[in-house]
Amino acid sequence: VLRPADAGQRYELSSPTAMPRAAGFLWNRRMMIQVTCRGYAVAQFMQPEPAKYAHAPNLEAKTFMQPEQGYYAHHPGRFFYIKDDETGELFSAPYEPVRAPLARFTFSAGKSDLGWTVEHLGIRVELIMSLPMDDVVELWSLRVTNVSGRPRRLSIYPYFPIGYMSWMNQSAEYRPDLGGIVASSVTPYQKVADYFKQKDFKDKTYFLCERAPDSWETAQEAFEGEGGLHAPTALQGETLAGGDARYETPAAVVQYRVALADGAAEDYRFLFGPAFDDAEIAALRDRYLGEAPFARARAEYADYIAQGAGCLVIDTPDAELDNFVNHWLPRQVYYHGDVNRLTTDPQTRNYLQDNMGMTFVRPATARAAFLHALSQQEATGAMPDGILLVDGAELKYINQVPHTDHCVWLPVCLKAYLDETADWALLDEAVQAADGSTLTVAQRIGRAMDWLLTERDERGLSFIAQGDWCDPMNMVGYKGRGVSGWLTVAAAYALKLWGNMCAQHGDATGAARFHDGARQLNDAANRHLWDGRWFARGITDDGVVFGVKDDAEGRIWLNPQAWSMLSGAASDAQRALMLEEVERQLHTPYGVQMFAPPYSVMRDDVGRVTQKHPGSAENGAVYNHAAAFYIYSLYTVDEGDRAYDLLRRMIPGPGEDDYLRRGQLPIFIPNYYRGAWREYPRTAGRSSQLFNTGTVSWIYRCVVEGLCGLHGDAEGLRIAPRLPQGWPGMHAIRQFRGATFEVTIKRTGREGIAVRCDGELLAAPHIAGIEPGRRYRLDVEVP
Ligand code: CEZ
Repeated sequence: VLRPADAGQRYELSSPTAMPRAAGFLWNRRMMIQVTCRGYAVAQFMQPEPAKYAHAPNLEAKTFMQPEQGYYAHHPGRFFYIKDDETGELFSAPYEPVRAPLARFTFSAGKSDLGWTVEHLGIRVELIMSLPMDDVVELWSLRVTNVSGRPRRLSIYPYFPIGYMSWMNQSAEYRPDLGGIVASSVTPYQKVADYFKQKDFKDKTYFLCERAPDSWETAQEAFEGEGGLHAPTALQGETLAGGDARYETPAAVVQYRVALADGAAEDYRFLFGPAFDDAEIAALRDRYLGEAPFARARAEYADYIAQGAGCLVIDTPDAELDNFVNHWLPRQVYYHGDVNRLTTDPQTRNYLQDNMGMTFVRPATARAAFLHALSQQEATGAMPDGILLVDGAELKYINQVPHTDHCVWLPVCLKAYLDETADWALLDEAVQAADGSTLTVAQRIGRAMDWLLTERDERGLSFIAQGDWCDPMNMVGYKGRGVSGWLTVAAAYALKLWGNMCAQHGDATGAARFHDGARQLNDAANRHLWDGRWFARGITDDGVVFGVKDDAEGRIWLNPQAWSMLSGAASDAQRALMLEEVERQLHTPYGVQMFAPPYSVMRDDVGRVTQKHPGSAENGAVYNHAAAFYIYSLYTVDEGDRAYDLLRRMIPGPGEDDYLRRGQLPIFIPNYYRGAWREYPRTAGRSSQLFNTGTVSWIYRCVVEGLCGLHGDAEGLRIAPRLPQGWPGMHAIRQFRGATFEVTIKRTGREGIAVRCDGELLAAPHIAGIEPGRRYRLDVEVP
């Protein structure tokens, strides 16, 4: 049902029912849209907070993007009904709402467009959706071809539901002057102050037609009638009634009546999106609606996406891995880093990690982001829960809940940036904060590390307040005493990294101080949290250690194990035990669970994580972000085979069974796959379909630095590939500090790594003095 096309740059799904939630996504700097193979769509744009221009049929609560988004008949989508005017037969493309069994179906997800080809009743329908670079507008093209071998008379009806726009004011009408349907609304509010905030909102939704339609309807109920969406009443007539919507739920539907000779085709183009007023709609029409402007916008958008190509192209024995790493993984990293998941207040840890990934795509963006984040550091040295990106932005949702881990991410993410760029001058940049203080980057990070050292209890363990990396772990420490086992070793790792960076930067005093802090944290973790075969997850306000062998649920957690390997808290002997237990208790065919067993009842000394459905999200799913930390940590301790095994399981496929079970195209890593593999095997492995996740920065880093072993350091490039068992070799092209490295890696069975650079054997697997612009040919032999 699923195959790569165009050298892995597209994936084509040939069934609308095998993986019904399979979807592709596109974004630009102002909007994003996720469309399923069946035509359901979720789109949002920034004004500056996320807003919608096609709504559910009921009043929706404002929320952040959700995993496992549900779809239903009246869900927003982009649909095209085709009616045989002679017989009255009806189907719809891509598939919804009619759900007619189609003769042929292809959903083709590309990097910069989504396309469908559908055939039924001797009619072929081809759809392409793309975005321009900078405006909030969907560009839809439709071609209808008669492939039936005889002349046909058809009606073609695009149907774009607009939904329940507002309880204050909503309407729609056909506008001959603008050439399409325009729905108008007023975003509901009650406070006077909100009037002034909202009066410039884009409260209109337009559906513009390049060719004037023969008829139209703009009221959803008038369109659907008693027939239901499978067979809308309005489609039974010869033409649509030309109705308006007056405080009635709007929909955009138009009709084209055509006579098509055998083999003949008709082309149509449409624009769909939000606007402030008629003038803006007219301007968008002028700018985009036509064959040449479509082609231009698509080419520009493809260029924009191509700027996120990343720094690595691989050729391995696993072609599907190559597709993912060469095309889709950097694209997802770029999405996170370039538009910050389309939020105005990303969580600080997300912002920093997303920019850690950006280091490999466009390091200047990462640099600017680190400076921007530090400019919001608090006087105490703490980092805020979220980073405000635009004037007037506010900390919302989870960012109003105090979490104690944000400082950790500074050195962790900076390490990747410095390894990639050797831009040590960054540490001396002056950064002014809101409190008026001006300090260098190095001084600010030092303060952040001091803050981590201060926020500890008498045992030397890190306070958790209402959460650490695990957002919903909100009741371990809400009374002010609970501590986090993960944060204790994560802080140790951050301090260790920062100590190393201080040393490299010539600050021996700082290095000694922070290394000592790391040691204290590691010692405290070992003294209070080692449970015999793994590290505990924390200690509650009431002094109960959890994530330990006596726990029936939440017995072993991945994060403390992963980060104790990174921090150095775990000795070799401890590590061996941990790895064994992780494999025994947490491994599933779909990756490694974040903990097990999942909670089935509320534990009010752990928090709302225990109330999520077992196996979903943080409650014992294969939560890929946590799995990525573990994979990264495995690479750092030379466990390349274990690391690769789990990394590969993060990508759907390549077997059909696996695709069907995950239900997702191999074009992004979702934030989780269902876990609870032992408790609920039926749903285990199912994708959340949510492409917002800190996972991808880490996995890209793992591929570049771990698998390929092409790792930057202060002097140059270190070469230490970790090929999985069974690979005789691989090729890689790595962009690094302005130079290009063409790398051929072969497994020869020799001991140690031998590297030839342009034919000459190197004394050590390292290249210093890299010349920008130069091409280096590396032949690498590995054991
Ligand atoms: O949010 C993510 C956060 O964006 O969950 C991660 C956390 O580290 C990321 O920063 C782990 O908790 O219930 C919740 O509040 C959840 O925590 C979610 O908001 C979760 C979403 O699934 C979005 O990815």
